Amino acid sequence: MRIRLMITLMLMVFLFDGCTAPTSPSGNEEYDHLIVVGFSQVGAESDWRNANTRSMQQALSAENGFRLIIDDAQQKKERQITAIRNFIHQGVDYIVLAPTTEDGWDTVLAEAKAANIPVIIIDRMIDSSLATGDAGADLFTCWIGSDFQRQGNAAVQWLEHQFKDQPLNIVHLQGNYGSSAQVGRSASLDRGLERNPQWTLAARDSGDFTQAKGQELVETYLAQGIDFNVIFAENDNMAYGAIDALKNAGLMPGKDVIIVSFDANRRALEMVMSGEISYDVECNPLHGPRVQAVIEQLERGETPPRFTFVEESVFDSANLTQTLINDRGY
Ligand code: GYE
Repeated sequence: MRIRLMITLMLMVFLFDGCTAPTSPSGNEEYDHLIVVGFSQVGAESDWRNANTRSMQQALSAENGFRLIIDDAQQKKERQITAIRNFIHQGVDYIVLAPTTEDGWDTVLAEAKAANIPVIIIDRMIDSSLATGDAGADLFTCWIGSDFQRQGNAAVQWLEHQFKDQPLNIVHLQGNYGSSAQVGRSASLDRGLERNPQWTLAARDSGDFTQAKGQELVETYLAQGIDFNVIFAENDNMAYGAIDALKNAGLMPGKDVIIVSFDANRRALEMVMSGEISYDVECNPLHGPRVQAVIEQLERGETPPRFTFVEESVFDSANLTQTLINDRGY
């Protein structure tokens, strides 16, 4: 009898518990007043990327009224597509996408649109026909990032100005193929090569924006006996790897081989100061507060600008100061 009573009581507790409607839609009251943002991040391939992730975490914090869900795609587009589908399924309020490459987003972004979730694209761009053409032009709400061709042009013009008509044998370390950062920066160097017949492309390959691959590529070129006096590294981490490879081979970066690079992280600026990197084009990763501002505008019913190009600078030994390096946030 007693056992039966106990079982009945237990059953009642179980049923009562199971049937109680949660007091909040998410079942977690702590989060209910927060704006939920799903952020599909490329990966953690570079200092730039890590600074970008930190910036998003700092700006889209609970104190600022956000719940940020970050998915690290480990540089794989397929993982980003899955992440976006998961965000749609979870019913997030906003999706932020930093796309690995430009192509392949139409289907999944149409799904986000069908679910009425605004998409904010940061850093790299998606396929330009989606960005500007009629079909699919409204697959994202807005984009915030850099003008990568302008960055590339700055580096090429510096080489032209610095070395006038001297012959240059250039090693070109490229980012992951198909990413706007690679496409834009590479296009600028291609035009520079066309314009300057005294320049040769000694070797070119993708180092995927990572230090390890940058080092590996330069080690390979040195082992093959390829002759070069310039390295055009499409980001700082590949430049760090290249510098290690040169030093290990007894060469002096900045003297035997001129290095131009992109991002201008603090560590790279220190190398500009010491002369190992000759020219560094800034690429600003601090998109967190920009995304925060855009979401707040949308929440107020305002229309943020569709495209925001971030202002950026360039650094060489002529304009760099220690104070500038110390003040660098990343
Ligand atoms: O230059 C590189 C990163 O897309 C601007 O990606 C970004 C690039 C950046 O891995 O360091």
